[in-house]
Amino acid sequence: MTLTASRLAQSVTPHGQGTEVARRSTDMMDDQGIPSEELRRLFSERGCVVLQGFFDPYEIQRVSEDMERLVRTQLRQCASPAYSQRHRESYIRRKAGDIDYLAEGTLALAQRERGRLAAVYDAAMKLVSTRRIGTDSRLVRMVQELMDTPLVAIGNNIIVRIDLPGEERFLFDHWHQDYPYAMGSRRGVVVWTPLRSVSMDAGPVEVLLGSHRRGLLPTEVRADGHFRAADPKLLESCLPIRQPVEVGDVVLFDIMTVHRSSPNRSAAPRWTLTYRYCDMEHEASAREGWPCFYRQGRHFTEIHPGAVASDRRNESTSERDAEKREQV
Ligand SMILES: O=C(O)CCC(=O)C(=O)O
Repeated sequence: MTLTASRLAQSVTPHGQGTEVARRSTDMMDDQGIPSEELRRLFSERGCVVLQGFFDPYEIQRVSEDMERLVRTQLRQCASPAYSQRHRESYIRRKAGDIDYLAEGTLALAQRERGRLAAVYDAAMKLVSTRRIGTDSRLVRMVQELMDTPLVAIGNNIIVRIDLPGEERFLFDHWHQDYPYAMGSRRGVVVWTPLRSVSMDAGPVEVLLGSHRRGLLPTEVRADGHFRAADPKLLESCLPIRQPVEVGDVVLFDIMTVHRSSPNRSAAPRWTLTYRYCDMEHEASAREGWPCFYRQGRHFTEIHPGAVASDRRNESTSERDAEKREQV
């Protein structure tokens, strides 16, 4: 993939400054995935690196095609015969490449029956093609090397996000670390990769550079159960960056790196895959039995009571409303 200087200069901060978090993956590792010294240094200092052209776009395309099949399968469940017929004819009339079927199908399904898109979301993480990307040998080797362990697990909640244009209610738009959600190991690496290019409008994930170096932060458990990094100094000391990405690029960040979603203001749905890798040799995590929520039902507040800044899950409706107002 050819990269232009303008793409490298596109990462922007709210202050309008340019900062380079993006690197060509071929400059950052060998064919096996063994990271260069530069990648090790950048990752350890910044807690986030964008690796451009990590995957062959063709590999990602195979996942997209499976997602499109899932969407069509659900569309068939809710479409009236007249609608299906019209849809089929419109597919036939257009030439291949004229249309982004995944985008069109996703929007059509959301419009007809939003709940069925939630079913796609749940099914998408179970697909073999989704899992194949997460176990790509070069990716796994890179993660092993960055965590300095051969014993790596993938968190059982692989996330396939489908963010519709203008739909903000499902965004993780509060600053957070992934560790309280994933646990498993306190040493971990997160891989975020898009199924379609993500322009600034489409809302690349926003990351606070260097925030991982502060370790596990005081964490607020919001009334809706989400975790929010409750460190007032965070934004003063860490630079927020958002990097537009193409299919095949990977945003790599530390499990303790603070980040959040940004809104999708483009016309197309944003589809992304997120994998969380755990160092299973990490002593403290092994001692605790690699606690996690999704299989064991062990909650962050039980494992790390000392890191809980506040727990608002049992608050009354009026307190919840007050929390919402505070966070706007
Ligand atoms: O892709 C995004 O919008 C970010 C999601 C996120 O922050 C998360 O899954 O922890």
